[in-house]
Amino acid sequence: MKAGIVGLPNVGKSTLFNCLSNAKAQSANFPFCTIEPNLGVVNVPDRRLEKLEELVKPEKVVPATVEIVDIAGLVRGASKGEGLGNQFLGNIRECNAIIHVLRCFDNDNIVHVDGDVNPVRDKETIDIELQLKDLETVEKRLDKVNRAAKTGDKEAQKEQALLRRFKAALDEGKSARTVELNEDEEQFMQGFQLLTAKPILYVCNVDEAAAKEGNEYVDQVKELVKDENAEVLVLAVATEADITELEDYEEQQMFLEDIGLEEPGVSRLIRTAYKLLTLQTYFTAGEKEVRAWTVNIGATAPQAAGVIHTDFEKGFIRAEVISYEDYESYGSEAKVKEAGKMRVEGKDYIVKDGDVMHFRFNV
Ligand SMILES: Nc1nc2c(ncn2[C@@H]2O[C@H](COP(=O)(O)OP(=O)(O)OP(=O)(O)O)[C@@H](O)[C@H]2O)c(=O)[nH]1
Ligand SMILES: [Mg+2]
Repeated sequence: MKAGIVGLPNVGKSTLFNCLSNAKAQSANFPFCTIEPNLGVVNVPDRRLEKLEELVKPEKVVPATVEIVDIAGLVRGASKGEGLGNQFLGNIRECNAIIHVLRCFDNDNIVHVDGDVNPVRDKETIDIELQLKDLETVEKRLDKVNRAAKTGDKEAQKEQALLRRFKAALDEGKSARTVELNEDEEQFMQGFQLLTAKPILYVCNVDEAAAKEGNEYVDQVKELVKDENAEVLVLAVATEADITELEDYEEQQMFLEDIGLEEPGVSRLIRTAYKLLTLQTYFTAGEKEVRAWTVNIGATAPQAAGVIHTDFEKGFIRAEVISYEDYESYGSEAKVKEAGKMRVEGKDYIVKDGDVMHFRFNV
């Protein structure tokens, strides 16, 4: 599961990527600085993990991670192959969610590919390219399925009906994610791999002065996407990059306080991206290691165990589960047990975010 950073050229995508990841991407003041995608594995900041570390004092702490890809900028005509558009759209297709960066800062020294700063127009430019590509995908598929539908193939007829709904939305300039689906259709849709069906969040890249409250551009973006049910994050990307450069933690905190933030905006971004990917965390807490593990929301206990080792899933017997809140308020596993707050759960248990778990299994 990975989230891709998408947007026009030269809007700060690689600068953002570099704040997130130790894998350094080249960033410079000219369009198409990035061609090949940069992949970074990013730690998910989690206060609960820090608290567990304090309580358990393990030898080692391992955070959850999420994969972020920095993708080349898209320009008008990308869906027709303009500016290596097909290659870049292919990079986006491989991602499970989209982080769309919008330039919301004025600065005459930083080139804007369309001449002036206008996040509303920029968003539409990108949306249109993604939608046109999806339209192409949908039409190709319709061509194939139409024939089978005519012969009375029930599955093909279902697919045809769904494709037509997507086509209608895309023809109107709407993204595939606006089409409401039942569970069955959701399954079908996965196969289509539509770009505009991927969950999305918007990052408004602002200057330092607007880091906390945003600015007029941000207001415009918020107004524009208010019906999309998507998160809009305000981030002073260049400033965050400067903060990341500081070696000293205290210094970083002071800098953040100066601009009115309690924590780096990128921490918020990572957590939001993690949720966007429908991922959640459970913990294991032992003296050797306290660790955050990633599972899909809705995963069962054996599936969660399988993230540690496939044998844990195959030989799953039961899970001993403590909610994070109980662990924190009682302060140790022993005290939780004394209070009778540890639960024993079977193979149908649906894991909750923050569960502290032990698995019993035989191999
Ligand atoms: N003033 C200011 N400059 C920024 C900000 N974010 C990025 N820049 C500058 O904008 C230029 C482009 O940044 P990149 O991160 O390389 O942009 P990109 O979106 O990856 O661009 P491509 O890879 O070419 O698509 C660099 O010179 C950055 O220093 C910002 O928030 N404020
Ligand atoms: Mg770049």
